[in-house]
Amino acid sequence: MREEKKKEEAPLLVTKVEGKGIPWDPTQLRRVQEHPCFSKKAAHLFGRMHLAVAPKCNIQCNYCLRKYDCVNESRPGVTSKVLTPQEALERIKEVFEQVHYIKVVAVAGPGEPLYNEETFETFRLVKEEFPHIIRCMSTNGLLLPDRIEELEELGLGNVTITLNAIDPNIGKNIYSFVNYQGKRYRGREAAEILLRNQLKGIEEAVKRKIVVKVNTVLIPTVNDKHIIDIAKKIGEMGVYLQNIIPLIPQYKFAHITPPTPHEKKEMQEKCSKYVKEMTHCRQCRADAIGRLGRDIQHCYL
Ligand code: CLF
Ligand code: SF4
Repeated sequence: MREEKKKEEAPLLVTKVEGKGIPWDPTQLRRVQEHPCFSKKAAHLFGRMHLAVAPKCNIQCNYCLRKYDCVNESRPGVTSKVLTPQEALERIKEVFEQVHYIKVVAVAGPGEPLYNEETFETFRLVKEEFPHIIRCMSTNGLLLPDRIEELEELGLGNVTITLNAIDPNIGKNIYSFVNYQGKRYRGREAAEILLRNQLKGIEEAVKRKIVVKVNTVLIPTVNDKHIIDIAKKIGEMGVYLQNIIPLIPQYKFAHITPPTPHEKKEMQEKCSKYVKEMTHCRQCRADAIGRLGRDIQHCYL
């Protein structure tokens, strides 16, 4: 949990991780104040640019149809065209020549960023060419502990981890399989490996002053009674923000009735006691460019 000033978007100065205070530095503040997803105020002023360089995924969520973009962060039913890292860099240059309000460059799919070496190459190119632009990424977290040092070197400023359960008995109902270190795991074992790495990854990211958001898919009858436990846990770990996403019923969860907007709001209110809640997410495509809800990527196809 964090010590917060009264105003909603006021800068936070200290992250409390298990009771110990870690002071924020000015770059961390900038990575919140200029990031359209981490600050509602920033969303009016600044934009983000997604680079769809990561097509493969290493797990199977039961709500995901893999022919589309990763729904842990993106709008379902949308397929973004995959770019090579070099093409992604060219696209950034083209966009930056015309638009000056983009503050964040991110990899958010269409698959799992950390399972595609192109993500690392892209961040390398971006760091070289545009060192001051904030670098952001969304991940299922499986490979986060293994790759965190490289991400730190590449100057990753913000990361989102999708965490749908902190109990493997619940997690095992959400994931069909997890491919890790050359082996496919299923059931409770898969959920345990994923959870262990997600928690370790969050801990390591917070330690390195990377600003962390957690996405949680609200799945009625599966994890809805458990979301508050997740909020408590991540609040204690020093996560800055939680984004609760309503289930889009598809694949193995096609039969589940999704939460209503009211149910989602109620859940956000309950969780906000433990961690700050994001309420302005627009479920972006993996190739989105522009301000949230005011995308301009169609100009660059
Ligand atoms: Fe992209 Fe995500 Fe970074 Fe933002 S989106 S990787 S944190 S730069 Fe933002 Fe879009 Fe919601 Fe994501 S509105 S889907 S929360
Ligand atoms: Fe789909 Fe994303 Fe889950 Fe992979 S991590 S299965 S792409 S929702």
